Amino acid sequence: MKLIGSSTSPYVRRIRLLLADAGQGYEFSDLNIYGEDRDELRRQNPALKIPVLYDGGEVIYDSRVIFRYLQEKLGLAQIGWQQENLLTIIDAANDSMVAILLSQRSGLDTSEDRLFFNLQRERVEKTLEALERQVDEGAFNVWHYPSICLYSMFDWGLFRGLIDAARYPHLSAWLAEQKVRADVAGSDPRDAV
Ligand SMILES: N[C@@H](CCC(=O)N[C@@H](CS)C(=O)NCC(=O)O)C(=O)O
Repeated sequence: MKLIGSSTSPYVRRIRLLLADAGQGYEFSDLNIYGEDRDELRRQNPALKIPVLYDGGEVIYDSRVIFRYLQEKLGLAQIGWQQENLLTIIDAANDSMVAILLSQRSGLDTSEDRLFFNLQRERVEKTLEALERQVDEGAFNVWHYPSICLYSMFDWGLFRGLIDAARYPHLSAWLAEQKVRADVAGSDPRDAV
């Protein structure tokens, strides 16, 4: 198996953590998708996004589809509808934070009172509040795929300075508990920059 991605991407990290948890070896292609490896990304995925997974003759785009593929291929545990909803909430938070970061990198002031920025900020706030409650209620007590995705998203938001940890005490405490996992420590985006 070969995973095309980058060391800082939270969507790639979730697949790296899933593969590690499943004990599945793979080759990692670490691209700078906004820089010198842009042409390689163009060759890999017309959607111009990572992760992309290669397995034999199969090429799979999108972390959620890659998860479904690996679930089937490696016989990983199924997740229920409520857990699918958690993934949707986590993805929504992550997508909005990526939009905010790319806006900032485009020289825009994302704290301005603009419809697009307001919608992203509100979505990040509401999704993180919902996840804070879910952590408190025990939805992430097991290290399953939703937990892997939550860890990758929340830690990335902190790394990029997009989340105020003090506002989310349960999430922050949960993150600290998971930090000791070897695979988590070995995929820290801070080590890549
Ligand atoms: N829904 C996609 C989202 C992937 C995604 O947004 N990846 C980012 C890297 S963190 C990306 O490739 N961004 C490129 C861009 O937005 O131009 C997934 O789950 O794989």
